[in-house]
Amino acid sequence: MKKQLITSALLYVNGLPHLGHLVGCLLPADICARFQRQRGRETLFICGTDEHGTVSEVGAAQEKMPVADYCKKYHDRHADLYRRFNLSFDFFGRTSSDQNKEITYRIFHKLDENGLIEEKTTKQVYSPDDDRYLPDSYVIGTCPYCGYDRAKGDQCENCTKVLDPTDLIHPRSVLSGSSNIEIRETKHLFLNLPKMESELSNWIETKKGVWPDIAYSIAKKWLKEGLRERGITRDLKWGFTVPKAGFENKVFYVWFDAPIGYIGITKEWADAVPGRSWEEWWLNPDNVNHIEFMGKDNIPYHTISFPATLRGTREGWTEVGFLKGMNYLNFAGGKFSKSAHRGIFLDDALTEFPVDYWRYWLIANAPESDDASFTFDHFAATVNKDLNDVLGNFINRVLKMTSNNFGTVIPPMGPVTDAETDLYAALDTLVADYARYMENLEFRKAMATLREIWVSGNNYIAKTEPWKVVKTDKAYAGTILNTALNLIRLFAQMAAPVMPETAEKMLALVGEPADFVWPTEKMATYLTTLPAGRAFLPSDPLFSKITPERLEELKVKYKETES
Ligand code: B3M
Ligand code: ZN
Repeated sequence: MKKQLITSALLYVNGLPHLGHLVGCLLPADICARFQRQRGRETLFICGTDEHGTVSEVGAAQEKMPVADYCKKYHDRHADLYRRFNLSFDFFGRTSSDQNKEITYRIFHKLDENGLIEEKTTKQVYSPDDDRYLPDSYVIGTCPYCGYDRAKGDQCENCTKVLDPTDLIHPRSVLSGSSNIEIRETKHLFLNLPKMESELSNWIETKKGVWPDIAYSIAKKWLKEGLRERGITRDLKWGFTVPKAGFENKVFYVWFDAPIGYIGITKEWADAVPGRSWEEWWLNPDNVNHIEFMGKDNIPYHTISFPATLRGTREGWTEVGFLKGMNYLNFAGGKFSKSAHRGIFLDDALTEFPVDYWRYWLIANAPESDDASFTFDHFAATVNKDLNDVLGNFINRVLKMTSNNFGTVIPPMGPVTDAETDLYAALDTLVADYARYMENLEFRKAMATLREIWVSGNNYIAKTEPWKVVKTDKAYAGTILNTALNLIRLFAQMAAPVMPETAEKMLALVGEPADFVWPTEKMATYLTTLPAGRAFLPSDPLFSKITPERLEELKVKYKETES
């Protein structure tokens, strides 16, 4: 079994993350990492903040802070939010680190030695009203391909086509809005993608039917349009200075060093503790499976530019093995907007509900094959039904019935009937299905199966009616409740990657330590494991319902009704 290297896209440090960011990369990556660890595989989960580029310069200027201090401030904020969402990174680092600089330079020099770096004089947008060169994303205008009138100079959000600012029709400055824009000549370095086109194209072809459709098709679309040389330097101050004569006043483009950041952050992780090796992960392609998670707008960079950057060195870097691209989660049909106070940002989310409500809803409704929409109605219905009625209610009933009839200890197993053997067989299948969906990162299907697993517990109780059996056949009532308590353990292990806090509480209820381990035995064995006579905890509801009144309050507070 290969080692599992898991990365989530590195969000720009300046933006405050919302639920769309969480479900777009961070949460599915976390669930994958937790699942891999639970299966006993060697796993490294890497994330961090993307700190270079104009967004940081502009943000720092707005807050009148040095850029480095500004980045540190917001890096810490991201780290704190993600910790509170129980994202289990092995390391949460920064693209601005010395480690990333070292790796970026190493890769750049190799590319240069291998003749893949070209020098070109380019025309660049200069804004006299802003008194600066405008980097690509700060020029907006009409997309020459689809006509979208707010296309950014680096990429059109509407058709995902990667652009240069000079491609835009009617360009204007995002900063001042001024269309008084000059085109100045300046020298830049380019990565020669056309030289690698056929190699990349052959490689992407091997991902057909392997990667999710969205990842393959976006890469394919880019290839079909023909690869162009991509500028990797910019006229900015904040960033890694370009180590080449004549370019000392420029920095690398944020999209050059950001994906290299996965490696740089792994080196931060390695440098933190003696004996760790980043090369074992990144220069070990035969033994490492790299799984990347990202929103769809990031796919071209991860399927073309970054793989080309690594391949071009001819050093044998570990390349992405599986790319999970996600569509967008919209807020009630519209976009999340901090400035308009619309949508749910991570800090707000945690003040409203426990973290596992969010984790469960988001992944059960992940925008996998299409964009999805968050509504409070749907959120409340899911929490009330799946978490309260199905899972929570099962646990409460079982604990209560057992303590009423046997005291707060696990009753002994009595005789086993068809009801139990049927349950074992059904769950052997469901657990295998669930494992397969999790393995394939098909999250909606996985969550539907998880729900079925929980439902099987309710069905078992409804069918065997322990509240009746206990009056006539105490030995068999013991079987039912013993089995049901074992189900709580199983349900906890199944829920662990998604709802780790809840899983820990569920395990504690039946006296189990918080060790997340995937079942390896058949259910006939697994569901008879808890020792009879062990004390369990009295029931204390794990979830509570969202009332209609609360629901209305939330809709008003978050302006859901306005969109
Ligand atoms: N920072 C874009 C984003 O935040 C970019 C991702 C980099 S991944 C290496 O969505
Ligand atoms: Zn477009």
